[in-house]
Amino acid sequence: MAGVALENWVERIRDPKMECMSRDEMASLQSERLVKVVKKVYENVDFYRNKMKELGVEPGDIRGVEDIGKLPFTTKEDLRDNYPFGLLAVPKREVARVQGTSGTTGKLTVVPYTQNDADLWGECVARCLTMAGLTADDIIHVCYGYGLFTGGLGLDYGAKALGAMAIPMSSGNTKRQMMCMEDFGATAFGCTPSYALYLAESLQEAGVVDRLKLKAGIHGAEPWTNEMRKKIEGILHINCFDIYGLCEILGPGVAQDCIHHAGLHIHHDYFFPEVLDPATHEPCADGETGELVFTTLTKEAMPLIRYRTKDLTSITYDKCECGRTTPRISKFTGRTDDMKVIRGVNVFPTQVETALLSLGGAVANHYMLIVDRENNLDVLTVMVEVDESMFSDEIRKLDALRDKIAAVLKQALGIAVRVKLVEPKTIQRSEGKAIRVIDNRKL
Ligand code: DLL
Repeated sequence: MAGVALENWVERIRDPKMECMSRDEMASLQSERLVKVVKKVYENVDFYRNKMKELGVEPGDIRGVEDIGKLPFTTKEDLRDNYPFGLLAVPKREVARVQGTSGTTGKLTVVPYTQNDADLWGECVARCLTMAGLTADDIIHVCYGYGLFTGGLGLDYGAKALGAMAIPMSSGNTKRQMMCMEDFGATAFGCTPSYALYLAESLQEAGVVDRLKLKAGIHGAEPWTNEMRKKIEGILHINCFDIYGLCEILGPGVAQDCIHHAGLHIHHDYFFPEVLDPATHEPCADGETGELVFTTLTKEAMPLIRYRTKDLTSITYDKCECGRTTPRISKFTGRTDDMKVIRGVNVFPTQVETALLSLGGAVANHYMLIVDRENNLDVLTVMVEVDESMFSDEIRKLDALRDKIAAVLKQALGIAVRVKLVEPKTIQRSEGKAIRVIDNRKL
């Protein structure tokens, strides 16, 4: 088996002072930082000054985190309306780099960083890599895309801050990824979970898994389930971790789970989290699902106040078994805009993933949801890849499997589903974020 013994590398904490601070001490640090950042944006960003004036709020009204509810929200649309540098809080000459998302519709979201912001990013990712048991001795194969997308550079900065070796592969060319992973002796790799599964299966098919030195996978940028984590871990004999982030706030490194996989630890000395009811904007109780909202506490180039991520999760402040006291968010069920309302029922692709993986056996977990409208009725078809052998077996067996999947999905989603079984590799593989839903309805 590849990797080293678990007890030799888990549960290391990079910054115990911050990651294990008491809740009161942290609230006082956050409050001090919040007061400063509010003053900064009020003085330097027209958008925030105008919004605060509209609400009748002065910087002096914000004395600590208990006053956060008085502040205005920021949305992705606000970033687009102020494209590219309208929310900049420092002179342009202090900007060291920009990152962003390609945004499938409309304008790019552009996020400027000062050098201190870039250093903070590296530090946050280094905390995550440490959480995954990695040290300066590790070799980190990065197959997230490099460029405006934050995945590649984020992991690279993290490896640098940790003192580890980064292999900047970027995405694509699976054969070359496999060769370099083996030849360079990578001990960890980072990419989206959907690509990780594809890469893991390709390594298994090539019969090279036992020659690898991998021990950890750092995966994020899209929702995935624990079942999928276990599948990748099982193929590669490694531990996989769920890293979260978004370019508006930082890129990867805002939060990650530890070896206990009991939620993702937020670096809340830098990003103040709230979980709010998306409709009423009232805070959700601990453990209740709502929209995650962040205020950056120390960012310089483009601090954001109460940024609505549209990501759905719940939060807990209980101390984790690993010793960290940082709040933990539950694995994401999806985004408010990922969710499909089909015949009045809320459906998330991750629900389908959990249901399919519970079946095991011939069912692979490459799937896609297709939503159509027929005679004014929504129809959900789930395309599922199944083992090749199923197609050479009697047709009866294939029908039975289709019925079984339909029944499990109906139970999980609460609506009837058409199931289309397809051969392995029919559904297009993604090197970046997987496309899980095609909605053909003209809504
Ligand atoms: O996806 C940053 C990133 C890169 C995170 C690499 C992790 C690893 P954006 O392109 O701005 O940034 O997309 C951000 O992706 O609001 C979530 O909806 C989703 N997302 C990111 N990480 C996770 C995760 C990067 N671990 C959007 N689980 C976010 C679920 C995730 N969704």
